[in-house]
Amino acid sequence: RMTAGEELPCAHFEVDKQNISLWPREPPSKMDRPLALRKPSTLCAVLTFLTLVLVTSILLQSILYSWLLGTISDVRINAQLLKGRVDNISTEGSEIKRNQGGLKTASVQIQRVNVSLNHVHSQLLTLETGLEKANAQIQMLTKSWEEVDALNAQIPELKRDLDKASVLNAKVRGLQSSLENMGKSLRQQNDILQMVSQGWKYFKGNFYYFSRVQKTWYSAQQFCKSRNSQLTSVTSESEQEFLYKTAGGISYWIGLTKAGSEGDWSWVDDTPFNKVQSAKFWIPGEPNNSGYSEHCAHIRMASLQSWNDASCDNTLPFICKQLYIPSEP
Ligand SMILES: [Ca+2]
Repeated sequence: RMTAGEELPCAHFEVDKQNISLWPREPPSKMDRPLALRKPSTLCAVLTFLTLVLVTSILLQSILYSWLLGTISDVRINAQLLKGRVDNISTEGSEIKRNQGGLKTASVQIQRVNVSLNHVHSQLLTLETGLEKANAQIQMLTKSWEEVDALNAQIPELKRDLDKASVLNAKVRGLQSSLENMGKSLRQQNDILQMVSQGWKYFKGNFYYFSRVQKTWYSAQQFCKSRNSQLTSVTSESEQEFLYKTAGGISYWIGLTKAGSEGDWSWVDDTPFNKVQSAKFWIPGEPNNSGYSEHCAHIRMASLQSWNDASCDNTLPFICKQLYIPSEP
């Protein structure tokens, strides 16, 4: 504390010290000051300057300190923000990495999907081709169906035609049968004509040959056998009538002769001799076996009763008989 009358080294310096209460007043130096400092003005200036530098330094320090504190806090905040951002960035980086992995997986899946799509596309093409073929077939079937409908419409008419055809077929079968019969008849007629041209006569299924030459009964039988026939038998009244009418009153040997110890009449072609039915064919009084030598029979009269027994050694014309067997077609 200044006392009154105490002289300050420097008026200017005193004023400054009043403003700055932090600094105590320096006591006056009792030591001998250096030579340079002994000059008060120079010392004052130096001190003032140093003081100013010091004060300025302190002020600057205080100001800078607060500013630095604010700046440091800002820096810390910014650092925290940066850290957060870095964390975010790292998180995002890991996410990006994960996403990259996912993208790779997705890429592979996309490739697979592409392959599948190509496959599906080819299948679609195949299906399209098949569909076109099916359409073509459906069109053909539709056309065929229309044709079937048209044919169905024709069925009643076809049935009528079929009925007519059946009738015609029956007629044709009848005509065929008639033709076959005609053919058969023609063949028979041809056979008969052939035999007739050779001198044979036809009557009811048999051919008869009336010879012109005369032979004994046995020779006549041999002749007939050489012509695939036998001396004729007579098995009915109509046959007897045919024979005597054709003979016309001329004598002809027939195939009737006596055989065996009993001397019974029999037919040489093995036809059973019916004695009762044949009795009406003998000339009345015959057979008389004249001279006990008449063992063969002949037709002598142009009548139903025309038979006579005579000697087999007599020579007479004769009648051969051949069964007609139709030739195969
Ligand atoms: Ca006689």
